[in-house]
Amino acid sequence: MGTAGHIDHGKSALVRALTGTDPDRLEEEKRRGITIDIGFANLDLSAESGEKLRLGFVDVPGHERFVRNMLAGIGGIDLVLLVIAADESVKPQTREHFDICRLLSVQRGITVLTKADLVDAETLEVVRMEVAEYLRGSFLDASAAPIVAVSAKTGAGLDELRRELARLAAEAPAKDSAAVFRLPIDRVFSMKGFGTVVTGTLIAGSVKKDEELEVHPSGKRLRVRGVQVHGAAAEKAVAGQRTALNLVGAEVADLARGVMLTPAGMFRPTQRVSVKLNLLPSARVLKDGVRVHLHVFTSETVAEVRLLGAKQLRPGESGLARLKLDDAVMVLPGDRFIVRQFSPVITIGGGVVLDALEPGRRIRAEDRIAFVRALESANAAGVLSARVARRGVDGMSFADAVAETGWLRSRVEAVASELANSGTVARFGEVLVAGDVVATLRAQMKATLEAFHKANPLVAGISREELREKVGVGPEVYRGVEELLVRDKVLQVAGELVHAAGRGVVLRDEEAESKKQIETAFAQAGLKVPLLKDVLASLPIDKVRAQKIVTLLLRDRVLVRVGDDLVFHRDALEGLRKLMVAQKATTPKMNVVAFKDLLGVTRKYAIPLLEWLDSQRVTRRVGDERVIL
Ligand SMILES: Nc1nc2c(ncn2[C@@H]2O[C@H](COP(=O)(O)OP(=O)(O)OP(=O)(O)O)[C@@H](O)[C@H]2O)c(=O)[nH]1
Ligand SMILES: [Mg+2]
Repeated sequence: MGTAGHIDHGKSALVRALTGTDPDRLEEEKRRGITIDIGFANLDLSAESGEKLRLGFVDVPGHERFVRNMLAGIGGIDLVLLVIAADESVKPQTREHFDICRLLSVQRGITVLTKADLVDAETLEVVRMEVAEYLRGSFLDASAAPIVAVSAKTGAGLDELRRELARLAAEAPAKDSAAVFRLPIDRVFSMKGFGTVVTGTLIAGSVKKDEELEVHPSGKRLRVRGVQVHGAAAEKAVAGQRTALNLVGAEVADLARGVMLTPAGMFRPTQRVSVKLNLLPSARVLKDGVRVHLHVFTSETVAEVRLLGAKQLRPGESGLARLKLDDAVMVLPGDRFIVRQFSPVITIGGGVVLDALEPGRRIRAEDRIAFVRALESANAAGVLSARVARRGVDGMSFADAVAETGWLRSRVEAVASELANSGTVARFGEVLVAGDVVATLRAQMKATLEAFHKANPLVAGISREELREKVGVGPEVYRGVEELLVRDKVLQVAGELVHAAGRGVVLRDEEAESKKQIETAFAQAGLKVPLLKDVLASLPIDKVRAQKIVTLLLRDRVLVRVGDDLVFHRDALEGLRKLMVAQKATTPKMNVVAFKDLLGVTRKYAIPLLEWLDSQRVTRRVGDERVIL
């Protein structure tokens, strides 16, 4: 429960009167009689049902110069006590604090008219009416929320206030302790014998001793040595509780107000945040590109506002914007924030985070606007499918989904399987890919494979890696689409090769068979080779492919072209060479006729063969004769 209200209206005195604890803990606060920084106190109450309730108070300063401290305290609250002094009524920081509560979407609270002892009954009624008028239509509208008059001095009205507090606290919905743990830090100090201690209002999840945490934005890792809740040692802290953690692995200097603790290795801080921004009616026109102070939970930085699809926002209007932050913060969709004018510093608006983690791939401006618009109105399934679609062919891993949404993995799993059932997304191992992207990839992979077969009729198939690179996807997405195509009998995989289904085995056999047939035909023919065109005609495959096989055999020097249209097997030519070398001793010279007779071939073969022997420097032509070298 947070307090809110103008300076000196009695917020701290009221907290002390209710709890017995003075929330002003600083010496300077006590001396000056004002609150400077946020203070804390607890109140135990019993609900009407008998249920035990413990309220943690965050008391905030009313001074206009300390609104940033107020903002550090108010970010985690569920309920607000709007404190208005009966002798002063609504004042500037009453308005500013209440605006902040509305911008942060605080849903419940009680309005307290303090210092009732300082005014007469008639004045009290007038102020009550004024305040009711001011609150009309808000979440504290007098028809829905009580206005209680009290005096911290005399104690008048405090019992009624306690009853209202118990009722309100019992009604308030619990924060989601099943969400991922996040603790925005509001205080850091060192305690003798304990070391480093941090405190904060636990906004989501739970935390236990010995857990490993990460500090954002620094990324530093640390471990929980001990947990305290509302000032007492505890097994664990759950969402909604004032929490203190004793930490191992971090010095006070590593931490400060504004850092966020989360489980280690799960989230990333960001400097680009897409939001829905609401401008207060009291603000000036907000121009595209303006710089503002940005407050989210306990963090504070400067941001440049880039309006999405608009040149300006008029007072009271809301619109989509992308904030460029000077310093990285860890935020998630759904987080509320406040913006204050750069100078003079006054609260001008606030809103809700829609997207905080942008993937590396470039995105066109209109696609970004469409994406953020889709997020604004979508349910969980719509959010996840938009996020998966944004990742295109890269797909989105479950870890990315958790980091982008802040959902527990189990929730991502549940929503993903709902989307998978309807065909909106496909799940490939740890990666989710949009259904229409998968359809495109299937077509692309099939076309790529067909083109490959056409260009390489003699090759059994394309390597998986080459196909993956040609289609331009990562290994997991590739395997997933490949599996779908195998299942649908579009392609087949043999080892690391992929080929079109139905093509591979049969055709490959035919080709291998033909190749063997050609080779055997020439090997058996010796030097009395058949005409190439006759060999090709005898094969069971078409001419083009047969010609390619011959080309391959020539390239591999299994067959050797001699003259213009004769082809011999390399073994036959090797045999000829040896024969000629052996002839040298008995017949060092011979003419064409002698050569013909020696080999038993016609002149049509003899001339090209002799020329080949010359070219191989086995013989040399001297007049009409050949000399064996
Ligand atoms: N008579 C009377 N005086 C009160 C009452 N409540 C608070 N005061 C006095 O009003 C002065 C301001 O009270 P605080 O509780 O410090 O006011 P605050 O709203 O916490 O002020 P900031 O934190 O500085 O914004 C103190 O002198 C209190 O004693 C009350 O109910 N009756
Ligand atoms: Mg105070």
